[in-house]
Amino acid sequence: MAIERTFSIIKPDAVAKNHIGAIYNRFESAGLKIVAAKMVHLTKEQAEGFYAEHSERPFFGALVSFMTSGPIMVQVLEGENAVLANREIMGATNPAQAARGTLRADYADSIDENAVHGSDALASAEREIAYFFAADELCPRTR
Ligand code: RTP
Ligand code: MG
Repeated sequence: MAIERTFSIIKPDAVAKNHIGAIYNRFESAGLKIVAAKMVHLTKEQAEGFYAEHSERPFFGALVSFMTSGPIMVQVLEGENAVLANREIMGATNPAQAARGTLRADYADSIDENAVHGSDALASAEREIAYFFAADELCPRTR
């Protein structure tokens, strides 16, 4: 099994509702290690840049507005098949379709305010980690 690193955001809705600890518990209980973390409040420009791939989508304005509405936690998770493992912990984008016991089933209110983000592939994980973290902010790899 490959040891991967993936990028995760606890979005403004979940931070505002004091779910950071519960969500970190899910990551750690699933065997993922938090190897970098910080709280940030995105500017409009930072949010637009992060979600640039969605810039033509009808929900883009609402997404940027939501993601800049309050502080977020950004973290890098490391573990076996971390990219897919984190997507499974998160559940489907729309919480109404998210499997029981997933983060979005338990903590998200709507498709627009859905508690967490996770990279959808290894290439996007590398890009997203670099978007938020300098190399010296990450714990060195031990495995
Ligand atoms: P994320 O990037 O945040 O981890 O979520 P995802 O991969 O499951 O979903 P994605 O397709 O990348 O969409 C990014 C975020 O945009 C919002 N969205 N709204 N109203 C809508 O139809 C709609 N579709 C997507 C969600 O907040 C989603 O997480
Ligand atoms: Mg996505």
